[in-house]
Amino acid sequence: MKTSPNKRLDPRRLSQRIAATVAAAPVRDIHTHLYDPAFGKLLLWGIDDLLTYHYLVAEAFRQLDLPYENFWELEKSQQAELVWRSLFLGRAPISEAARGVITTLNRLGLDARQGDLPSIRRWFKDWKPADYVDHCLNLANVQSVCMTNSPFDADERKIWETGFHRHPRFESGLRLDPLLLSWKSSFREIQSSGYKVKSTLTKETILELRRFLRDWTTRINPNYAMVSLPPSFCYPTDSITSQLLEKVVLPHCSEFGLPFAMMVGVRRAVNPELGLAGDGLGLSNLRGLENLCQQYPDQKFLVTLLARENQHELCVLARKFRNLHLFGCWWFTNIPSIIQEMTTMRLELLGFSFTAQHSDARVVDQLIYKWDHSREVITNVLQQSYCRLASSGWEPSDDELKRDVGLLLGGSFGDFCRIHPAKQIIETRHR
Ligand code: HDL
Ligand code: ZN
Repeated sequence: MKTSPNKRLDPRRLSQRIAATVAAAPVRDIHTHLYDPAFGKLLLWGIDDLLTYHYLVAEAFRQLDLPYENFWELEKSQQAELVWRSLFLGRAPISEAARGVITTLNRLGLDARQGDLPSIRRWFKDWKPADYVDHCLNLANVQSVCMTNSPFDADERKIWETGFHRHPRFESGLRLDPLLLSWKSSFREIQSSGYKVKSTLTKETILELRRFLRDWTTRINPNYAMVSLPPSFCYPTDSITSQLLEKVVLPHCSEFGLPFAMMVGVRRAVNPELGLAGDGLGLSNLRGLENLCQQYPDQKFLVTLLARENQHELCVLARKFRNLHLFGCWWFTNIPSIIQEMTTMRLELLGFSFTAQHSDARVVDQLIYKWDHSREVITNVLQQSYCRLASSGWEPSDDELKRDVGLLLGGSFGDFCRIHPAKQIIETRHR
């Protein structure tokens, strides 16, 4: 076969095309803690919510010598003031979460260096939440976000049960941590919502739990069911978690064609005084994940791990099981140095069959910085990878770049979660 002359590769031009493609690619953000504006106060936005983000609170406490409880007794604006002074005025806001506030303010057109908090607050006062949500989604070039929805959150439950007109760019995720990890208390909550469940997994309890999950799946039409798990997670075991997975949750996911998302490695309340900021991480044993992928070949598993040291083994596991889809650089791995390492490794081992990032945003303005910062790193990694590929003799066209980048930013997720006929019925009901 006549080999085509290897036309002179222009790495700079290719890199520019890649940067432009990543910047222009709309994102499907598959895991956040944001809320549809219909949830009112549950939706966090604006400078005081940005500054009291638990990542920043943890960092600010390293400079503050006041007792934890004194901080928590303050008004949110006073807490924000303390964070601002400790991390933004006392030193350069160099950490990822602090730099994120700077990126966000500047992209909103506010000069973070000049603006004192009161003048920044005045700027936010003019916005209506629903308009501001769309403004942030558009600035961040985020097509849609997936919420984290818990039937065990009383405030959220009330709004679902009343019913509301859904914002088209807010998808849902059915969060099951209390069911799977705190059965002793959650079975009573489920009981008080009208389901005849007992503390032991009798046949009737299992049927009633299936009805509970069916009702919530029909109500919120989730992309997936999800749980966060400790590093000690094992499967199968004789634990209640393992039995609930086997007898209730996975059969439910199979009935509705729901992927099951597992976020593994979190050690909750390592320092309880820090509240949401008090969680830590641990090294996970991946045999439990491996057993699940093996024993449930038709079940789709979405997985992200919290420990950097687990990432390579997880990539290899994904090579063994096509029903395992990796997503995001979760939480403590969501920093440029580790995103670079993880994304490079995933591309090298998995091609485009993974989801490069999710924002985990809790404050809607964060979408702007979390995606700007991630696009920066993903662009870097793709420039390296495509230039290497091009020098081997394969240079991508603009359309091919657009196709591939789309896969990393939500496209592969969509392909992986292709709708199951049972779920199709709910989809049409929600239109
Ligand atoms: O369990 C989770 O979904 C985590 O993302 C926690 O919510 C954590 O507090 C967080 O916000 N990480 O980014
Ligand atoms: Zn999360």
